[in-house]
Amino acid sequence: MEWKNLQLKMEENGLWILTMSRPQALNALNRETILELEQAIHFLQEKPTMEARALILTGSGEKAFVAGADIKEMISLEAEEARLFAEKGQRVFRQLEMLRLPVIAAVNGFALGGGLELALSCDFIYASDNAKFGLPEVSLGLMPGFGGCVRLSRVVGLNKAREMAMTGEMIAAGEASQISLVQKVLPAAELLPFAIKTAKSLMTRGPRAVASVKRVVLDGYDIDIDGALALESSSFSQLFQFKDSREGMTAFIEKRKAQFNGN
Ligand code: DAK
Repeated sequence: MEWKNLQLKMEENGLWILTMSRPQALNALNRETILELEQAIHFLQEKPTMEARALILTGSGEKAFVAGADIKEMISLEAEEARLFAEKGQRVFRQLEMLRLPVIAAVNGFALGGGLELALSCDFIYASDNAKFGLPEVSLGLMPGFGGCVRLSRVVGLNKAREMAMTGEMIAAGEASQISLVQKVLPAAELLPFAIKTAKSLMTRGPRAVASVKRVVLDGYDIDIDGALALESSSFSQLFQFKDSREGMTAFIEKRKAQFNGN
């Protein structure tokens, strides 16, 4: 499928790279881009398991992952339109977060406002050493609207999230790594190759198992511990219904590599 503001390409069988691409606006998210993102997510969600096993999300160019929501478009919004815009963005980011395949954010520059919120909707984040992260909305007289207040505090804790969102100051990749917002910082040229290497490694694992881990970590995070443990044991036991779990365990015993096929 072809879109105007993003490109989705299959790097190799089952591995997809989604590139946010509005270079004239540092890949800022306008309404059209959010709509296209929703279509791209839907496209991947509908693929058979083995045809969509990992996704890398990045930005075009060397300067920005995504520099936020499109300020030039947002300025004309009335309050009701702003509510619809925020709801739409939140819904799409939630679909990304819930996508059954693992999603790696490869942050190659500014990830500000909606850009940071987009990265936070991915499973984990790798960053180039020139990347910068922030929620600068307050400097525009706004606040995060695509889940930033909600997700950032879950990842970095209340006080750091409050500091970032209330001051609007950016942090560099090194600090983002120290606070566990970013899992690895790399020279720019090594960012995508490293993300691809990790994605390929993920693709050697049982796809149902990876999807179950993703769901249990996410859904179990902010419910009571007994409920979360029940969710984990039920998901664990469900995997025993599928051939891939037999294959994985048999391969270990037979000292060979497992050949998973999503069943
Ligand atoms: N929107 C539109 N255009 C943008 C943009 C953005 N977010 N960021 C950059 N651009 C455009 C610039 O206007 C410039 O365009 P021209 O002037 O050349 O036409 C071009 O990209 C290159 O940018 P700069 O010339 O500014 O480049 P610099 O290297 O000097 O600076 C920068 C890079 C990233 C530090 C700077 O561009 C910057 O501060 N950008 C804005 C970052 C920002 O404030 N992002 C947060 C956006 S607000 C909500 C829903 C969602 C949200 C909030 C509420 N509800 C509806 C309730 C989310 C809000 C946000 O994300």
